[in-house]
Amino acid sequence: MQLYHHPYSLDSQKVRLALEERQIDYTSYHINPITGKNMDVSFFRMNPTAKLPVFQNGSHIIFNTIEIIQYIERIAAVSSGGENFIPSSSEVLEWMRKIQEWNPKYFTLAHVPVNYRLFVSKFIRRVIIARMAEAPDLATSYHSKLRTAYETEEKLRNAEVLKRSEEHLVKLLDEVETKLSATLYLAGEEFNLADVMLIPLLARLVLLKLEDKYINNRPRILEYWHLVQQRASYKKVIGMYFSGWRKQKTLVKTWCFLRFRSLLKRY
Ligand SMILES: N[C@@H](CCC(=O)N[C@@H](CS)C(=O)NCC(=O)O)C(=O)O
Repeated sequence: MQLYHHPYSLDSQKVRLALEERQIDYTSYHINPITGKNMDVSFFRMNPTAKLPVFQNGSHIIFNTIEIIQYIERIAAVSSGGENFIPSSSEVLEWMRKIQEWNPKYFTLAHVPVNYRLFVSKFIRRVIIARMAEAPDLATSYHSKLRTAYETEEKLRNAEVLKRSEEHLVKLLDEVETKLSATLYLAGEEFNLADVMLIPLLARLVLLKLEDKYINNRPRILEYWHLVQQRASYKKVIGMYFSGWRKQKTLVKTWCFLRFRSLLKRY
């Protein structure tokens, strides 16, 4: 089994948490979307949306995050010898869908300093154009990515888009806060897939230094956040990349790559 992912990608984190929690072995391929690696012809041919994560088991390829996680659950059940596989409850599934409905894209980009954001966006557009020249048969799909890149810039100038994304997030966090005052974990007393979906979202808010605004003022979420950070899966998937000096290292490495390639005009 192969997973194409990146430590920065929120959906990749969800899938990796599921893999770690269920102790499933897989071959890991890092594809950094900030350096435009997801536009490389070989990857793009398999996945013309260029989105992460992608999960592959033989000829079976899955692109949808929730479907990947449910597939992992089934593999875990089979490999533990349990014929009586119990699918996640409807409550767990409902939380998974609810969390997945919030798209972190505009919210995240809006909290990145404008000059960094524009630099990365320009770099990625150049990468797309360079890859298009390498694989003209994929031009339609590359054009579509180029269009999305311009549309994203457009949307980020529209205050209404950001307002809606923030309102959606606040509504979700308020529901989570209410739920956590009744149960230890999001969908009951046991850690499950609903938590796997929620943890990366909280980690994203912390990465953007927004914990005072969204986490610290919600006591149940704050308590929960401390609890889940103790898990080995959290430490391996998120903590390892985004705590202390490692966070700087992770970010600086990507930044240097971009500056260097731009300087050499190598995309
Ligand atoms: N395939 C996912 C969505 C994945 C997604 O939006 N991935 C983001 C990172 S978390 C991405 O790869 N963005 C890069 C791009 O759009 O070029 C799903 O539908 O569940």
